[in-house]
Amino acid sequence: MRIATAEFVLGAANLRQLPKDDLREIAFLGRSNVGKSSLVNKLCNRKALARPSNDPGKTRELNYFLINKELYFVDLPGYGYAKVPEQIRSSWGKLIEQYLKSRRQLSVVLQLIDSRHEPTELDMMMVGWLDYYEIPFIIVLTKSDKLPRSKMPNYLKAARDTFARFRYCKDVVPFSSITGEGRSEVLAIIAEQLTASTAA
Ligand SMILES: Nc1nc2c(ncn2[C@@H]2O[C@H](COP(=O)(O)OP(=O)(O)OP(=O)(O)O)[C@@H](O)[C@H]2O)c(=O)[nH]1
Ligand SMILES: [Mg+2]
Repeated sequence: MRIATAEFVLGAANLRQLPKDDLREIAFLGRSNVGKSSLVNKLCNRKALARPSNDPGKTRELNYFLINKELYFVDLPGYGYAKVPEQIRSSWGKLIEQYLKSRRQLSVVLQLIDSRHEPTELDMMMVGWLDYYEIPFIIVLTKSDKLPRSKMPNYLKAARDTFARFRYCKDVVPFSSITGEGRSEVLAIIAEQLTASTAA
């Protein structure tokens, strides 16, 4: 997939504010600070389309980006940020959950996991949940530039083993928004999933 145009469309704080058209959607899911906005930017080759933050937990809305005037990238609020009050955290959780469960246009979810750490309990919960609701997803192992090169092969194998048991996990890809590693792979897998969801 080649991205020719990308523009911010809207930030939705609830499901009623979501676009009313039928364009297909690719959602970016992961804990706060894992690199969702940076991934959106890198895929689009834009520095500040989605605002990457040094302020974890800042993305509180579902941010919609229109890609090639034919589909949306949806940057979801990050989960698991401890400093956010419990009440707000649970309302974001519900928003994300309702979106994932009810959005018919959703073609594939990019589930981001920080490659410097083991998947968190919440990460594994989200993955189990995506699988249960039969939503195709791709595991993107972010910040791969921070992992020593020599450790990557074993790390990647372990991650593939961990996610192999999930039927709806379509691939596991290391990615760095700094070096661009994984960019073309992620775009290719998105294109594949879009074709698959058209056929379905
Ligand atoms: N070294 C390195 N740093 C990264 C990479 N991707 C993101 N970062 C840094 O990690 C921090 C968080 O990145 P964001 O893209 O804002 O993360 P996010 O998941 O959108 O965060 P929230 O919107 O708060 O949920 C920023 O300081 C980024 O510069 C990467 O591939 N490599
Ligand atoms: Mg963000």
